[in-house]
Amino acid sequence: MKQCWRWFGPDDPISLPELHQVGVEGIVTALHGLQPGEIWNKSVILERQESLRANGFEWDVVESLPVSEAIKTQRPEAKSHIEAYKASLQNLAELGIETVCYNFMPILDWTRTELRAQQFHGGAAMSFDLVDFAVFDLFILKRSSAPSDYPSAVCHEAEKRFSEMSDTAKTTLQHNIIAGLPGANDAWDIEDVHGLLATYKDITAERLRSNLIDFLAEVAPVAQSLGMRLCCHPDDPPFSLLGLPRIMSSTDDYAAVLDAVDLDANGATLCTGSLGVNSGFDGPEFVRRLGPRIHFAHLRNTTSSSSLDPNRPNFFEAPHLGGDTDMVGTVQALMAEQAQRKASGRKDWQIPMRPDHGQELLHDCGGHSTPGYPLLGRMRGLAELRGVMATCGNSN
Ligand code: DNO
Repeated sequence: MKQCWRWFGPDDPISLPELHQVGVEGIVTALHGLQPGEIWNKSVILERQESLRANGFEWDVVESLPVSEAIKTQRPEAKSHIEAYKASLQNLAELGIETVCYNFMPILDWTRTELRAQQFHGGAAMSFDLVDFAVFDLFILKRSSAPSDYPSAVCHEAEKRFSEMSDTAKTTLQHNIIAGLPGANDAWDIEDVHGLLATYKDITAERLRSNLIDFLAEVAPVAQSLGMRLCCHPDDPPFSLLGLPRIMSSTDDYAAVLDAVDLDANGATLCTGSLGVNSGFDGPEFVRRLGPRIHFAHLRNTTSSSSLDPNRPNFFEAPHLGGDTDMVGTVQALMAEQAQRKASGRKDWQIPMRPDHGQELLHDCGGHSTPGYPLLGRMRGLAELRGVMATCGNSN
């Protein structure tokens, strides 16, 4: 697999030249300053591409070309946003960038309640706690239908926890959930979230899935004709939050959407950390079932524990080879998939991967690294994953 690294652009505290020391081979980045629905013009794409090339890297994967909320809910502006999406794909393709990651999560992209939970070794990791999330939902956001979305034990515990929380802790929790994470589509405030929630009033899971399929029916043929690969990122975490539907949470969800628009360009981002929070997830099986359509891999691990809701566990981000996901088996399956592609003469046989997230270790600690994206934690992850890849006979 091509050993890539997510880089957030010129404001990223980690510089491109440093990445050569980490052994990075390719870059995953996006034009984070542009809003969902805007066209990515060739000049801005080229500017980023040239800055990467000046440092010896290619722009291997766009993560993400965001899908606007209007497209997800099929509001009137969706039409022009889809045209803008196609235009951006065309501009990227003309500059030789072929792999584009996106997600279809309503309102919130990835969600954690704590960004730096202390670990036994002295470092820190991100975590999700359902009661903390319920504190936000019930008492900070005050969503009217929230009480019916949780078992009563969660509501009781949340009420108790909220009553003992300082104002600073409340502000931090709100920030962590709706504005603290890098690379998410946007940062919202409480009023924005209420406004957006209203737009999902009539959107069931079936409706959201059909909106995704409608979107793909428009853009995947364009991507296919441009020689590109779209790859949908899973829901993170893979269960409903704020009463919103989540539709890309399991291998079956992927199979349904990939079948509905049956083009190679309609593919998957396999994120082991997101999908792996569900105890039934089997990484090697995902690769065996959907292998040819996996265009990008996010390799990371989580450890889940039961919460007061049987369908929504708590979890924290474990070391890449620790945690609940069979990482070695998944990497082996991905390497076998690559070997098959190579044997069949597929030009895009090599799957770009990145060590996703990382625990904050040693010099990462102290609050100066981007949440989820510290240097040393990811460097450790990449080194471990590279080791597993090497045992498959070929580290490519
Ligand atoms: C978090 C990321 C996600 C991901 C998007 C893809 O670390 O994996 O924010 O980039 O969901 O569209």
